[in-house]
Amino acid sequence: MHETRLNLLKALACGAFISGTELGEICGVSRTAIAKHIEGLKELGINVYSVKGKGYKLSSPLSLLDKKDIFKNFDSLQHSLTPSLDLSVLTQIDSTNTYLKQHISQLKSGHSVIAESQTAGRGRHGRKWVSPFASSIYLSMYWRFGTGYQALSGLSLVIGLAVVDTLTQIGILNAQLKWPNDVYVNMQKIAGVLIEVEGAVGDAAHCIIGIGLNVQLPDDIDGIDQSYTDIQSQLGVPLVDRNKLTAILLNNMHRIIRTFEAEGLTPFIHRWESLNVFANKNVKLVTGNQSIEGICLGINTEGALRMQVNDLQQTFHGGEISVRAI
Ligand code: BT5
Repeated sequence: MHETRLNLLKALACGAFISGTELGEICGVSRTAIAKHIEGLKELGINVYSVKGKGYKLSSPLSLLDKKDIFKNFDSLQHSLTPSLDLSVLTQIDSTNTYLKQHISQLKSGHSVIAESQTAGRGRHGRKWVSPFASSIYLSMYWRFGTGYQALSGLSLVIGLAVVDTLTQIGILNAQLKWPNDVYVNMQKIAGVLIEVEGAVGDAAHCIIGIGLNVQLPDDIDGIDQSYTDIQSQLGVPLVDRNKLTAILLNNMHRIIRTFEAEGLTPFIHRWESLNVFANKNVKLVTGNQSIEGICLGINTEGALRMQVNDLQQTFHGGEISVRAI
């Protein structure tokens, strides 16, 4: 983002009215230039309005990402086993997953990237992840698993647990998980996980672990074709500190990934099943052009979905589940 525009946004982030003259002084440009940059912020989807005699104001305060603040928060959480943080903070990018893929040869395992917005945020199977400016966490972490591709089944499930732990630590106590990669609160999607693996079977697996976690989405958001929620509305607070949130999430990811790397999915199965949003519900699993109905039981040691179908227990490695109306 243009430096003046970023400084302007930082000045307005508190949510108070600030006059054009004052903003001009803060940013070192004329009032006319401020008016132009305000239009630029609006084009990014940021709601700024102006009142004659009072100046400019954001429709609600924003918590902007600040690398130093994330590090400070991370250090205060850290215990001796956690490595120091390796993080890039970006303003705008197509997709944080794509960014890591493009830089993978220069990165150390554990490197993460977070961005204020994504212009081409991705879900699975080419779906879109709606990524407005300063409204969510768009975070990706690179992890090199020496154990190879086969050991990775279940990784998206344990990353879901890292998100649930994070939500619990900030006061959202009723988050649940939907197989294989969604986090729900009150039956609404609050986060999604996208794992992409580069590397041959049997070789080391280079994983890109992406998380989109809604924090304070604008009211007039477009393009999410399912029920969704965000942290701010669940907590009922005016502002969520995204730097602290990022530090907590990164800490939980490091902790959980290291246990998963050493012990696999087994230590996590019981907890995952206790958070399963569809536990013992009648569900429909759509995989390819097949649709299977049954009762959702849980997961097996490989992270496959266990369902009871016509009195038989069956496992499925892929597909989308939804509640079946009966
Ligand atoms: C996911 O895919 O849920 C994985 C989303 C991962 C996003 C992160 S952001 C950082 C990193 N960089 C990326 O480019 N991606 C990752 P899937 O299960 O396919 O769900 C996609 C569906 O979720 C869409 O079709 C919508 O229905 C819904 N959706 C899109 N944006 C959403 C949002 N902000 N909040 C809730 N639901 C959303």
